[in-house]
Amino acid sequence: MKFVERLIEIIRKKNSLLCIGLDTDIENIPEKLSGEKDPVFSFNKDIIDKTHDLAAAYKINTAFYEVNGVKGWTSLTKTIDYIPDDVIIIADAKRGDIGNTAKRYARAFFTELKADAVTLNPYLGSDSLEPFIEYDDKGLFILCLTSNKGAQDFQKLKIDGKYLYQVVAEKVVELNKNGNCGLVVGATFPEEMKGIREIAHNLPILIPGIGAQGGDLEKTIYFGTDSKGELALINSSRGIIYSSKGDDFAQAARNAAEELKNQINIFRRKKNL
Ligand code: NUP
Repeated sequence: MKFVERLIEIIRKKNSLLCIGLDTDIENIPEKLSGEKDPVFSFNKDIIDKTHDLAAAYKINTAFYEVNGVKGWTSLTKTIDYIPDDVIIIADAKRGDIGNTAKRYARAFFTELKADAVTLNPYLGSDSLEPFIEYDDKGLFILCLTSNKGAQDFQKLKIDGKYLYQVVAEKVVELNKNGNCGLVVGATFPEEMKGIREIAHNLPILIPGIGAQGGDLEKTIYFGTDSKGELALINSSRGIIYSSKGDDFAQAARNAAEELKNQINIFRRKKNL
């Protein structure tokens, strides 16, 4: 099954655009788990048990695992293996390199780690993306307009009357021959999201920046989803997984996830009225 078909199936089955960010920081693990053999995995396991029915996707930022060396890579593998099949697993690794190297990255994330999708940096151009595109059952979310302030430095430069992020969106539409390309657009730029959705009307958009970064949820849903109120994943990491530092952390994460999922669906219904 093509990646985009699987994504739509999951979004519909679960009636959810929610993507939970498993950016698990070893420094922020609740007391209760500090004696565990692999506290990062134990934390993720409890969060997954409590939230998988609400989430269309989990986004795992690999930095939070790579920082712990070999142990971190083990926690990452165990987490990916533990996530049920009806949730898309996005490795937020922001890779991007020449074709020969990109082939290894694609194999590392798709075949070895068994992630369903990966985030990619498009700076090196189309031949750096091609090795990932070949896996048509796997997804690529390509950085288009990121949520941070520094997005202004390059992504908002104008080239022949267009912003660079618009050129990226157009290029990704052109490369989407296998139905597995998507974009990353920050919720902190909802007005720009509107123009990007017009260019990329049939691409999934991964949208971080909700919660801790203060992105505008209503406008994000309005402009970021497609005409059916689908084809977008709304990510929140810290805003969900660190809802409580106490023993009730997993239940608190569930409450926050449920609230965000419901709020997203309220805005989806409002858009489609
Ligand atoms: O533009 C981007 N902004 C962003 O925050 C692209 C991303 N991939 N991210 C990631 O989303 C970021 O690295 C982190 O993993 C997550 C946002 O986390 P939070 O602000 O919800 O805690």
